[in-house]
Amino acid sequence: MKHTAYIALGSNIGPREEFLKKAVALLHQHPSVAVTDISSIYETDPVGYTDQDAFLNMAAEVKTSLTPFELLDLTQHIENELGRTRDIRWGPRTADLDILLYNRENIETEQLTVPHPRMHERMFVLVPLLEIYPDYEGSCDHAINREGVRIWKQRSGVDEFVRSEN
Ligand code: PH2
Ligand code: MG
Ligand code: MG
Repeated sequence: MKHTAYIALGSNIGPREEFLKKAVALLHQHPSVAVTDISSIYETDPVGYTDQDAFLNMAAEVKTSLTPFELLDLTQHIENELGRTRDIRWGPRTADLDILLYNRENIETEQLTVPHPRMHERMFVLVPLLEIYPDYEGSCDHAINREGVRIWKQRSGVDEFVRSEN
């Protein structure tokens, strides 16, 4: 498990917290992925397409031996497993898992761009990420603005999220 990646999670349909927990558990269940840290859960105003319900957002740190593309396959598989459909761009979703960072690699392909191309403007991504990776602030020249991003449930430790699957 020599690689470290950060993943942003979001949900704004149905049992939002359950979808986030299930997504974290499914990541951790993969034999080549260990979830090593998670942020608090934040409730955030919708960005981009604003005529939709508030999101719950969080960030997770994973250690993995998967390549970035294998990790992307896994995140898409988990989104599908949790009933994700793709209707409106930036529209409502049961579970969205976005790879933010993979080691310090820069990847630019059709399928995958890392660091995530819009993460620096998105406080619903940056605020949770900085909670588990405070040093990242130095690599990010955007001012942090917490408006529209409220703590919804304090960080509780990875165990609470992965235990249910054991
Ligand atoms: N995701 C989007 C579009 N807008 N807004 C918030 N607050 N949280 C999200 O996760 C989000 C969004 C597209 O993935
Ligand atoms: Mg997204
Ligand atoms: Mg996505």
